[in-house]
Amino acid sequence: MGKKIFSGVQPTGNLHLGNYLGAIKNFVDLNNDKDNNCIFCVVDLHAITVKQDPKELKNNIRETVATFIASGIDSNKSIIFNQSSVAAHAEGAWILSCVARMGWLNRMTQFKEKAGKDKEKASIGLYSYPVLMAADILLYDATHVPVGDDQKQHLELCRDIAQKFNNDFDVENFLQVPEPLIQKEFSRIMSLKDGSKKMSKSELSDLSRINLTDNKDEIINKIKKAKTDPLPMPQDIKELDERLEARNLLGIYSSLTNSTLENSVKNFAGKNFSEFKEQLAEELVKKIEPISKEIKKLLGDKSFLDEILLDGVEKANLIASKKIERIKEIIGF
Ligand code: AQP
Repeated sequence: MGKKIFSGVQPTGNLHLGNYLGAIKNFVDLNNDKDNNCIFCVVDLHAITVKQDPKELKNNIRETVATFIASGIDSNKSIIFNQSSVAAHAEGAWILSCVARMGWLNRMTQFKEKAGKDKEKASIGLYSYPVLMAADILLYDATHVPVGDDQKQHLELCRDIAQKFNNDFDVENFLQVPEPLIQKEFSRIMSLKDGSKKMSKSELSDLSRINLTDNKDEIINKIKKAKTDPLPMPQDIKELDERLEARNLLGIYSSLTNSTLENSVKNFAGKNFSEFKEQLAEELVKKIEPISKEIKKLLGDKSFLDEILLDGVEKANLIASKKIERIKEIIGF
């Protein structure tokens, strides 16, 4: 039986290889399975949990749509829309925030990481972000949610919220408890500058990530400058526990070439990093350069991108408005 898929990407600029290998690549495969119904959301309400420049945000929303299309998502088959245009997301988030418990949210590690030392200055939205994410998913009765490994905890929270709502209001199975779809391997791509930190849009150094809009020279240069260690390439997979940068680069290579980490280690065992880096850059250019060129081309046709969103908003609204009406009835409004 086909799956009902929902996932989102924040329009916060600098979409990168981590977003691609951890999430978008999976979106494309799911979109290509004719039995699935897929909804891919540009989660602009999530983006404003940290300060955004209004002009840039507008561009980034279009760029996210362009990235979906350039990566291979078919807007005739999947719904692509932006979250703020469907009012049920904000309404649902409020209602579910009265179901979710403080204790549950206090355990969310992403808030701790993103808020940093000065939690008092973080927005309330950044704290309650996972509740909005739960509303996003639950409004569409999604059965499966493809995400990177960093979103696993938020998905568990979404499942808890759905179950509590169903129990509290005695509506068994009304909110669909979704399953995460997290790739078994290479589901967390790390920074090119620090193998212990996740590759991220907000990292100041552009050299820490491969952007999906990078050109060939930029990709080659970033891989040349990627951090490694002074030893030759590892001989054994066990060495990777201690050699985080080597693990990350070999993981990226394996993901791009559909090989196992073990085989990639064998392939390059004992060689110099420079030789491996050349091949890694070659694979990256093969995969990312066409996407990057297509994104730039699509960005030249703003009305095409806006039409995709308008069409998606209409379709998403039809589904979400019905669900929120039922939710309101159930809670007694
Ligand atoms: N480094 C990563 N490795 C694997 N998957 C990743 N994802 C993000 N970073 C990695 C996955 O990409 C999808 C979209 O992410 P998002 O844009 O909604 O937000 P994020 O996870 O907060 O992304 P960033 O890059 O880390 O943004 P900033 O710097 O703003 O915090 C999600 O499925 C995510 O798991």
